[in-house]
Amino acid sequence: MTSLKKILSDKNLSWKSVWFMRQAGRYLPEFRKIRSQNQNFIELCLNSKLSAEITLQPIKRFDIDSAIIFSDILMTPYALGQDVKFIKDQGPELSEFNLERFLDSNEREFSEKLFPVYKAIELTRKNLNKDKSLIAFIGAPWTLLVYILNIKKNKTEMDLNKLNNKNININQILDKLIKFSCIHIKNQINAGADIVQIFDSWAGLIPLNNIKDYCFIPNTKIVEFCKKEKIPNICFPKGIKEKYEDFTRIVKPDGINLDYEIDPLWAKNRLRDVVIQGGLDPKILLKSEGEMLEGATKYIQTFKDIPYVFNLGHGLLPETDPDRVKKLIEFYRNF
Ligand code: 1CP
Repeated sequence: MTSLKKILSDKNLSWKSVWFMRQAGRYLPEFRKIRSQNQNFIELCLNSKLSAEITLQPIKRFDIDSAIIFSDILMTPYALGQDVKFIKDQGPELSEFNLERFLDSNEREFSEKLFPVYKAIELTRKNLNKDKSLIAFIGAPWTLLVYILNIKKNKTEMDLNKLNNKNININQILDKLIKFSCIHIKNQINAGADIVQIFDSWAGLIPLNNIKDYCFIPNTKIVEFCKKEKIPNICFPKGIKEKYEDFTRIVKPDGINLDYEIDPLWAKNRLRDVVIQGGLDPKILLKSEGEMLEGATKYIQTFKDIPYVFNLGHGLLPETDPDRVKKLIEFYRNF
C-alpha cells in the first residue's frame, strides 16, 4: 500500500490506498462516548486534544492508510462570524446571515478562531505514523453557501428565492469564501496535514445553468491555489452525474471522489489524468456481508490496473456496524 500523498503526486503507477469518508465519528462507540460528554459540537471541534483523539480512533481500530482530521466544514462560517449550532437528530442551524459582518471578517480573526483546529492537526501529526497521510478538508464555496444562506429545504429541494434575492450578490459571497477557504487550507497544511479534500456535497442541487459559476469556477480557483502551493488535492462534487467529466477536465484536481451514482466503468473510461477515489455506496455496509463484498469487488476489479483509492461514495452512515468496516478493509487488503 502507498501513502495517499504519493499516489496523488505520482499518478502513473498502479498504486492503491484505503480510507473512508466520515471514518471518525458517529458510528464508533468510542466517539459516541466522548460526544455524550460534550454536548456542544463546535466546542468539541475546538477541543484540540479530543479532536486529535477522535481523529486517531479509526486508525487504532482499522488497517487504513490515512486519517482525516475531526472537524467540520461549518467551522469556516463559524470563523467568519456566524453562529453555528448542531441540533440533535436535525443537523446544523446557522444564525441569520449578516452580509456586513461576513464581509468585515479578516484573516487574523479567522485564523485565531480556528487556531484550536490547527493545534489538533499538529497534535495528530505527532501521534500518527509517518507512513500515514493526514487529510485536511474544507467545504467547497457553494456547499458552504447552502448552509450560510439556509437555502436547502430538504435533501433534494432548494429555496431558489433565496438564491435569486436581488439584495444578495452570490458571486461576492463566493469570492470571499474562496479566499478564506485557501487561507484555511494553507493553515491546515502548515500545521502538519498532507492533503486536502474539498467537499462539494450539495453540488447536485445547483441549477444546470449555474454549474460553471457556482461549482466549476470556485473549485478551479481553489485547486489552482493548491497547485501553486504544491498541496495534493481531492475534489468531491457530489451529485453532478455526467458533469463529473466536465468537472475533471476543467477543474483538474489531483484526485476525484466518485459518488455512489457514478458507474465505475464509465468513470474509468471518461475521467482522465486524475486519481480516482471512492464510489462504493455506504448503504451497502448495512446489507448482508455477501452483498457488501460483491459491491466492493465491482470497484476493486474495475480499478485494479490504475491508481485507485478505495473509499465510499459518501460518508459512513451512523448506523454502520464497525465490524463491517473492519471486514471490508480486510477483504480489500486480501484482494
Ligand atoms: O451530532 C453529532 O454527533 C455530530 C455529527 C457530525 C460529525 C461526526 C457532524 C455534524 N460533523 C461531523 C464531523 C465531520 N464532518 C467530519 C470529520 C469526520 C470524518 O470525516 O471522519 C467531516 C469530514 C465532516 C464534513 C461535513 N460536514 C460535510 C461534507 C461531507 C458530507 O458528509 O457530505 C458536510 C455536508 C457537513 C455538515 C454537517 N455536519 C454535521 C452534519 C449532521 C452535517 C450534514 C447535515 C446536512 O445533511 O445538511
